[in-house]
Amino acid sequence: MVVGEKQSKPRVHDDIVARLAKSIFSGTVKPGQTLPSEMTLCQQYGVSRTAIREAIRVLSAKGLVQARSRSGTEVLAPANWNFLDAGVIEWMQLSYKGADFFRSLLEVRLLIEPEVAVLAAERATAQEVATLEQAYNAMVVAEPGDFEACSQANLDFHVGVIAASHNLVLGHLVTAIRAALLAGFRMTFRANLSWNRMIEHHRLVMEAIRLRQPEDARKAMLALLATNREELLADPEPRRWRSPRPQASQFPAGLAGDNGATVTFDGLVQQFRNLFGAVPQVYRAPGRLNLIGEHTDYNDGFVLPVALDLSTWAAISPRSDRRVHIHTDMLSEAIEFDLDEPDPERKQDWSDYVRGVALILERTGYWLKGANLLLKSDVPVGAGLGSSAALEVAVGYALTRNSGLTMDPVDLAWCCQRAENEFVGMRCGIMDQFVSCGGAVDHALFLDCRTLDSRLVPIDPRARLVICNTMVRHELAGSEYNLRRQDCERGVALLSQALGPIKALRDVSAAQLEQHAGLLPEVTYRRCRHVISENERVLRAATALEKGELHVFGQLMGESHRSLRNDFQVSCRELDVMVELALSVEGVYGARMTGGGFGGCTVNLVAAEAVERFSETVSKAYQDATGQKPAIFTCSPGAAVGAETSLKIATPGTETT
Ligand code: GAF
Repeated sequence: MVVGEKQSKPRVHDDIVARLAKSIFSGTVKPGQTLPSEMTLCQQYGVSRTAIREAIRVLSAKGLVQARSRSGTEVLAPANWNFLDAGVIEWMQLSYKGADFFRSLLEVRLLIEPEVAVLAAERATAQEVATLEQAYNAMVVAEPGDFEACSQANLDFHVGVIAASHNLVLGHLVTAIRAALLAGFRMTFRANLSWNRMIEHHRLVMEAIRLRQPEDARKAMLALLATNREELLADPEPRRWRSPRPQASQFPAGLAGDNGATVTFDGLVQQFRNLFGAVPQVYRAPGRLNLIGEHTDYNDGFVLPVALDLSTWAAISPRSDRRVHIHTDMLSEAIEFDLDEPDPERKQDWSDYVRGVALILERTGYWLKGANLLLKSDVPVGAGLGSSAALEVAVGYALTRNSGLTMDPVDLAWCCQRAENEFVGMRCGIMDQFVSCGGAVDHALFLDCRTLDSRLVPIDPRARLVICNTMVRHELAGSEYNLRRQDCERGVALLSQALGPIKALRDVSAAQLEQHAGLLPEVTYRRCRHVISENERVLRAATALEKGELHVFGQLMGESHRSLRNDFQVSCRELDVMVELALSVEGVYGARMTGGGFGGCTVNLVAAEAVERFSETVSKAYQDATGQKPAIFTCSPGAAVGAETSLKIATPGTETT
C-alpha cells in the first residue's frame, strides 16, 4: 500500500497488532523481552486465540517480534525491524497520530544513522558524494517557509547518506530507515524551529563524508539527530517556521555568477525581439580548453582545464505556459517542447542537450518556467573544446535564472553532467561542465574530480595558450569514448581482486599497477597505465605552473600526448602531425591533443613573443602535410557562466593566420 491510500476494512487482529506494536515502540516492552503468553493476551484484549496468533504472525513478518518455541514471543532489536514499509507507516500514522510515532522513529534513526554515516564516509563513491552534496545544496536553497521543499530536501539528504553506504548496510536496514525517513520527516519539519541550525548540522555531516572522516561523520550525525530530538521534545506541536536562508557555494568567492549589470547589446537582442517580441536576459557559458589531465575525470582523477573565451549565449524570456521554444543558428527550424512531458524522448540532435538539462533540473527539484530561448555559440562543435558543456551550462543557467532560481555552480555543473550522461547517452566526466561553471579569467582550474575540490592556478604571463584545430571533427557520444570508460571500469574490477575494494583508477598507484599487471589483458593494462600516469602528470604540472616552470610543464604535455596516443589510443594522424609540427617551432614549451580525442584540437604552450611565428609556420606545414587548412588562435582564459551585458560573437574557429 502506498502512503496516502485508503486503508482496507479493519480486521480484528489489526487492532491487536497496533496495540502490541505501540507497547513495543513506547518502550513498555523492550528488545530482548518477551510478550505476555497467548492466553494472557486473549484475556487482556478480549479476543480469540486465532486473532492473537494472527497478530503475532503479522508482527513477526515485519521483523518486530520473533516467536520462539520455548521462551515465548521475543521482541527484536530495532536493527531487525523490516516492518517499516509504506503500508505499515500509514497504518502507524493513523494509529498513533504523530508525535509518539515520530519519537520512536527518531530512536531508530539515532541507533542506525550514525553508523550509516560512518560507512558513507568510508565507502562513498565520488558520484555518491556528489549526489549528497546536491541534496545538501537543495536544502540550502529551499525557502525556510516552504514546508514541502524543505521536507523533500532533507529526506533526499538522508537517503543520500544511506545510498552512499548501502554496499555495506544490510538491505532490510536500508529499507527500514528509508521508510522511517519517509514517514518521519514530515513530522520533523513541523516540529523544527531552526532551519538554519539544521542546515549547519547537515553541512558538518556532508563535510565529514566528503573529507572521508568516519568518526567525525558519526559525531556530526549524532549531533544532528540530537538537535532534532531536542527541538521535537521542546515543541511537539505542528508549527511552521521561518528563518533567513544561508548561502552555499564551494567555489572561492567571486568566481561564478553574474557580472551584475543589465543587458545592453544589439544583434542578439534585436533578433530575439524579432522572433519573440520581448526583451531577453542574456547569459553566457564558456567552452573549455584542457591543459592536461585527459580521460582522468571519470576515473575520479585530476584535471587542469581553463574556461575558454569562446562561449555559448542564451537569450531568454519567460512564457506563461510550461513550454520551451528554442531558436538557434545551429538548426534552420525552431524546436519546442513541454516541460510537463512525462518521459521525453531523445531526438538524436543538439536539442537533446537542452531537453536533457531541463529534465534533470526539474527532476532535481528546480521548478522551471516556460521560456523562449535564442541560442548562439562560437565554440566550434566537435573540436574537443567543450561545446556540449557550454550549451548545457548556458541553458541550465538561463532556465533557472528565468524561473527566479539561483543555483550553486557545483550543482549546476553536476546537473549538466547528469543530463549528458543520463539523457544524451554520453558518459562524460564532470570536467567540462565544472570549468564552465567555475573557471576564471587568466587562470587554469585544478580540479580533484573525486572530492570536487578546486583551486585556481594563474597562467604565466610569459606564455600563451594557442589552440590548433585539425579541422577533423570528433564524434564521441555513444562510441569510442564510452568504450574507453568501460576499459577503465574493467581495469578497476580486475585490480580490485588484488587490491581490495577500490573505487576508481585514482586509487591505484603506478607501482601497484605494475605489480598486478598479470591480472589485466594487454589493452586494459595500457588504458590503466595512461590514467594512472596522467594523474601524476597533472599534479606535477599544476605545481610547475604555480612555480613558473614552463619547460617542466611543456615536457609533461609531451608525455601526456604520447600516453594518449600509445596507451589510451585516442589520438589520430592529424593530431599527431599537428603536435609534431608544433614542437619543431622555437619558443614552444609543449604541445598535446586536448579533449576527448579522435580529432579536434591541440593545445600549445608558446612563449608570448613566438606566437606569430608559431601560427604561420604550423599553419603552412600542416596544410602541406594534410591538405587541410587549420584554424589557429590564441586563447585567453575567460570567466565562468554569468549574465552578459555586452557581447561580440566571433565566427567559429576564427583563424589568426
Ligand atoms: C570529453 C568529456 F566530456 C570530458 O568529461 C573528459 O572526459 C574529456 O573528454 C577527456 O578528458 O570532453
